[in-house]
Amino acid sequence: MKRFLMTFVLVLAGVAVVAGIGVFSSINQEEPATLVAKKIGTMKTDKGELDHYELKLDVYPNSSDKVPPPRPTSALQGIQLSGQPFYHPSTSLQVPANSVVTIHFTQYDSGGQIYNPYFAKVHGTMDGTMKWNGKDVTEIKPTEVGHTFTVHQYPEANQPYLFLSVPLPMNAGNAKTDKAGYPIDPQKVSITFITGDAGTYVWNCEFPCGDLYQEFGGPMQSRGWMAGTFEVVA
Ligand SMILES: [Cu+2]
Repeated sequence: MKRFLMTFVLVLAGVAVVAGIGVFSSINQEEPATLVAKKIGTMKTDKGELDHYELKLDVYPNSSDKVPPPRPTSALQGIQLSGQPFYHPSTSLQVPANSVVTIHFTQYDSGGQIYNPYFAKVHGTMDGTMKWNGKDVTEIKPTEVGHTFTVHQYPEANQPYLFLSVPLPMNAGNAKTDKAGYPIDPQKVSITFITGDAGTYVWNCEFPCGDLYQEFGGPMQSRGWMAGTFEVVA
């Protein structure tokens, strides 16, 4: 009888833990706070003088005391994705319609070979280039990719076409790092493109940056880590 009671108590404790996780998940089910592009001036383009906006995104190989991890949608996801790379401070991005937008990326992760060299090339920017550590380039070596920032539409989208993809170069494995383990001299990439009419798009990283069987799973498909929304608003 004593043993039966003990088992019963353990089962109850298990149920309580699971219920606790459930509550935790539902509290955390919000989206990451949207990062809204800031106006920095105007720019002359073939489409006339347009408002010019700016966004800044950092890419970290993992969280640390210096940079907290993205907020998971469940306790389980938090455990599964701990130590995985992520975009910071948000993966929910918002830019204005019919404007010039510049995104500055600071990339702190290592990297390697990308399976599809198409994603080592720049697509969809104003003049087909990206600025990498001060130089204009149209592509990088497919063997030296850290992550990509690739914006596209939902397959069934009924809105202006938008496709934008840029490779973010890797840092060398022996790059000097700070106390938190991040390279002191990270890779800096800036891209400038023109938005069309309003639309809702998604973006993700096309570099297999998840580990082991998760290479294309885990952080790659997780909002808050290597995927997010890209809203063009009127
Ligand atoms: Cu990635």
